[in-house]
Amino acid sequence: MEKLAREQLPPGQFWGRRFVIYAASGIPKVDIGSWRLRVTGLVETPLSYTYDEFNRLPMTTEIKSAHCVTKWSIERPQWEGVSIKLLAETAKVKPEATWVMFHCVDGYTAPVPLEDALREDSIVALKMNGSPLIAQQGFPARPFMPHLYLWKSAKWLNEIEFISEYRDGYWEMYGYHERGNVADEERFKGDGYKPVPRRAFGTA
Ligand SMILES: Nc1nc2c(c(=O)[nH]1)N[C@H]1C(S)=C(S)[C@@H](COP(=O)(O)O)O[C@H]1N2
Ligand SMILES: [Mo]
Repeated sequence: MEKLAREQLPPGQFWGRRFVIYAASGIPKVDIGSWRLRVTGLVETPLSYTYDEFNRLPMTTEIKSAHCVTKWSIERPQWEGVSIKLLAETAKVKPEATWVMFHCVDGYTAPVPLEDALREDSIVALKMNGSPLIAQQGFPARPFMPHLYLWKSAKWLNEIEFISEYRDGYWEMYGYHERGNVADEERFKGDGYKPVPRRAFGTA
C-alpha cells in the first residue's frame, strides 16, 4: 500500500514522533465523580455537565495535526469530542461575548477569540486516537482547535467562560500571543517576550 503523503508543515515547525507532555502546574488528580464541565460568563443559560452527561452529547471526529509553539508538531492524531459551537448555542451566548477563556482543574487558563472557538472544527476533545485522553494529556477534556498552537488546548478543562474582552491566560502573561494562529506564526505578542523554561513530564 502506498504511504499517505506527509502533510505540509506550517512555518517554523518540525515533525515530532510523540507528544511532549507539558504541565505548567503539575499533573492534577481529577476526581471524575465531582468533575463538571461548566459553561459560564456571558450566556443566557449557564451549563454544567457531568462526565457521563458530556459523553452523551453529539461527537465530532477529526484527524488534525497538533502544533506546539516550541516547534514540534504531531501529524494527524484523531481527535473526538463535542463542538464548542454546539455548547455556545445551547448556552445561548450573549452578543457582548468576544473572547472565550478556558479554565482548568490545575488553574491553567487560555484565552481564544470567540470566532476561533466557534469554528466548525473547534471541539472539546474527550478522546485521542480512539481512547479517552490519558491523565497526562488532560483527562477528561481539553479544547482542540487545529489552527491554533497547542498551548490553547488547555488540559484538564473544567470551565468555558465567555467574556467581553481579552484577558491574559497562563502563557499570555509571559508574552505568548493573544490568538496563536499557526499558519500566521502568531507565537508571541509584539514585544516584552521573556522565555520561560518548560518542564516536560515525558512523552506520550
Ligand atoms: N492545564 C494545562 N494545559 C496545557 C499545558 C499546561 O501546562 N497545563 N501546556 C500546553 C502546551 S504549551 C502544550 S504544547 C500542550 C501539550 O499537550 P500534551 O501534554 O498532550 O503534549 O498542552 C497545553 N495545555
Ligand atoms: Mo506548547
